[in-house]
Amino acid sequence: MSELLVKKIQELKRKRKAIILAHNYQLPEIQDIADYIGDSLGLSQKAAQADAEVIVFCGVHFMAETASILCPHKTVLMPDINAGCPMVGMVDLAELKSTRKEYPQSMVVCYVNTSAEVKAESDICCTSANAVKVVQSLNSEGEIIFVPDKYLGQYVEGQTGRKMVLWDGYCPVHVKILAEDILRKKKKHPEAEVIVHPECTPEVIKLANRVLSTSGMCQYARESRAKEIIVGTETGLIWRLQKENPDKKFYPASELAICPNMKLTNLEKVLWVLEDMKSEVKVPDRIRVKAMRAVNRMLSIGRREI
Ligand code: CIZ
Ligand code: SF4
Repeated sequence: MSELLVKKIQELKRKRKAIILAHNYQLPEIQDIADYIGDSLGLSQKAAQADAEVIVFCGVHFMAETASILCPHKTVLMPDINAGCPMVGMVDLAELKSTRKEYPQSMVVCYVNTSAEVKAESDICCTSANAVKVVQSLNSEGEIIFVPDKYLGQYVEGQTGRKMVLWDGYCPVHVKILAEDILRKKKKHPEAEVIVHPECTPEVIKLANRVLSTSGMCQYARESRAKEIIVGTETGLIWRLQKENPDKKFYPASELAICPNMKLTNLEKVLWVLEDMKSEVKVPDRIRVKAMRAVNRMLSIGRREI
């Protein structure tokens, strides 16, 4: 059944001049048919470079928006338009504007996990891969307002020594990973190294050998001498890590760290979206141009850190 589905997807993909991009947290069946797998920014950059008219973005809404910001002339489709990221809803635009007024000298750094409207209100964007570098690049005397992930924000504060005005946002999936989980897994696999995502709580981060974005985790898995690695992020990444490094063993820090929104996309929905060409994500120019400024400013900070 799924072989037939995959065949139909491949045929239609050629007909529509489409490429399929999949985030590192997508289901294995989606990762296996994707032209590229990666993090939100890496995928948006692939979308911009690709010689394709249609981008089927298998991820969550803010990621497809970022692709649309960077390549407005391509059709960006989501197989399930309801796949959102709850963290995005944790910044209220009016509140951000009023906080800006409270700190007139401030600069706003927005995590990529924000809406296009919030990006348009920000000075610079960042991802979990380059957040430390982005904050280090700001030499203004004023406050830095960091939205919306307080745990990523705290981690960046620790790395840069710069105090920031933090928002009260967080990822509901990464907070499910507890310090007890890490300790339990370390006991079970005493030789294993621990890598965790900066969206994890400070208690979890304290127990890690390395704090890395998903793209950083993929590189680390390739280059590290460790044969066993405990992975503190959404469990979907394990599939890719295991496939790319068959001689190593990867253990999820917590089996509960599953993002339900990331799992909304399946093969059937990819086929439907290629058939219907509906559920397009498009950012209106009025917002796009301002949002792109924040994204481009991030991209201009040297080579993109993994
Ligand atoms: O930027 C992304 O794709 C996210 C949400 C996580 C990561 O570390 O890759
Ligand atoms: Fe959002 Fe967390 Fe899901 Fe990523 S894993 S899309 S940050 S809820």
